[in-house]
Amino acid sequence: MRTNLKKIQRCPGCGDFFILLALQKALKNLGIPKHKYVIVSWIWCSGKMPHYIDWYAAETLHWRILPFATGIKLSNPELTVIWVWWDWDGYGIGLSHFIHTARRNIDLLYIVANNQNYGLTTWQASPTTPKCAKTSSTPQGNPLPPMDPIALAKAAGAEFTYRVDHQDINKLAERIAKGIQHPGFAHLDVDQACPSWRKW
Ligand SMILES: Cc1ncc(C[n+]2csc(CCOP(=O)(O)OP(=O)(O)O)c2C)c(N)n1
Ligand code: SF4
Ligand SMILES: [Mg+2]
Repeated sequence: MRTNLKKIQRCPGCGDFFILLALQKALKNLGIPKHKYVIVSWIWCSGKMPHYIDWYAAETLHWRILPFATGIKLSNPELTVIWVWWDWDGYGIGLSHFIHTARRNIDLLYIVANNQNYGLTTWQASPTTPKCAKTSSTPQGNPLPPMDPIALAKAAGAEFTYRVDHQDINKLAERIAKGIQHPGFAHLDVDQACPSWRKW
């Protein structure tokens, strides 16, 4: 943990903490030294990932994280680059980057903390909100079916793409470790609890 951490900026029970633990576990199990990996992220609930742990991280422009992460990897291919994103930013506004990174097979691990809503801005429907789910932007129920990020990743050429439950930290850590070791683009869609808003 960062010793200068003043405040926890997430709700109690947030699934993002599980992802954080699994990520730490995977990096420890693989024995990757601190100077050999970087976490690339931005704000939003899940984007606070770099705030808690004393690791090298870059916080960059949201929905433009990918060009930044790609640049890091191309300029320093020895570095393990882990890119943490979230369902609106990753599958909505930044979707084209997801498709083209998979297509280019850039050697990154792309973790999406998929809480099926806009957590930070209080419970709007995201591209992965289930059909009929009530949210603050769909008070009568979401009229749209959710997108399928795994099918999309495969269609874009991704060989390593899995949906994982956030609660099984060991399994998630295993998948994260395999994703890091995969020689090319690796994608994990993490089904993440959002106790404050996701009631479905
Ligand atoms: C271009 C633009 N539009 C809208 C916003 C407002 N905004 C901030 S966070 C957010 C939603 C975040 O949802 P998600 O990516 O799923 O992350 P979560 O908070 O659920 O982890 C939105 C719409 C913004 N910052 N920039
Ligand atoms: S709103 Fe949801 S995703 Fe955001 S910190 Fe709270 S529980 Fe976590
Ligand atoms: Mg979200």
